[in-house]
Amino acid sequence: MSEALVLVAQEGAVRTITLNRPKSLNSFTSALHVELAAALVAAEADRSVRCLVLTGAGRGFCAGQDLADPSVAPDLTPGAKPTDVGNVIERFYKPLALRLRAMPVPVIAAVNGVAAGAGASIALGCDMVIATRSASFIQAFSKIGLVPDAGGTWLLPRLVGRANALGLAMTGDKLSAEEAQRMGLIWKCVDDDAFAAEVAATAAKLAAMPVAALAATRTVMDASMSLGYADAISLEGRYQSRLSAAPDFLEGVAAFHAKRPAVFSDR
Ligand code: T3D
Repeated sequence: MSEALVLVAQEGAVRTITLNRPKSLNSFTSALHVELAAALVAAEADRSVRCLVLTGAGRGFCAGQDLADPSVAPDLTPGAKPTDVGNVIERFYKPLALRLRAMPVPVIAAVNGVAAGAGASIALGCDMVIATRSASFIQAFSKIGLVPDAGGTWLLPRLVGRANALGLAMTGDKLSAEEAQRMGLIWKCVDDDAFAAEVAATAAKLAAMPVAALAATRTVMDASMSLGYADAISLEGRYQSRLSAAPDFLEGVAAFHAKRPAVFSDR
């Protein structure tokens, strides 16, 4: 039997999905996309899941598109019909990026090693990126004549500003996790031997929080990027109307007054 391309594990309320093609640095094949989509749909539907961690097996996080996958790799024979990479984006990467962005719980990218091309975009599209100090981020697209994709052109300038975004995207230079944190590209870079514990502690912390409000925070912040100040405040108000009618708000306030830890349950 062939090995699973994604590994799924759960510890308490934290679901971890591990990309499992370590020999090719967990680069994406069509088959991996299909298995990952199924794992994400399952996590989305399972109310026991309150935080999702996405990581990679072996020494890499994800090296982007598998450039040898026969179902999408270009046919290098002279005169062969070109592969339309745009179709691959629409078929696989866009649904993946949007699915991660719509998860009802916070999503942590635990970047255990190199994240290149669409692998970097997918990591950066998660809510929080925690990387090992030995990890790196590479906008590999320019080296093979493509633009950043899987959300990269949207994410990069928003995360690090136009100058850094274009610098990274045009050079395709490797950015260390430490530099990535300094630049504001990622949330945190931690020593390799502290990485697993840091990811687990952060995931457990988020899972114990009012996760519906955390997912709404992501939605409102993303939306605010294309809104004026007044409209953003109005959108916040609409979300507060909805959230303040939910049990987690009552629990949070009751716990505050009772000076006890809150037990949140909405999702
Ligand atoms: O259809 C489409 O193309 C859709 C487009 C999607 C968007 C993209 O993601 S485009 C970007 C695609 N990714 C890349 O261009 C990155 C290619 N990989 C690299 O540049 C390097 O591997 C890394 C900088 C990421 C890591 O370098 P290093 O020296 O640490 O490792 P390595 O020796 O290069 O790689 C280890 C193995 O993984 C190696 O296999 P081998 O020789 O041991 O059998 C290598 O071929 C394989 N590998 C790494 N990346 C990919 C890959 N195999 C297939 N596809 C890859 N993307």
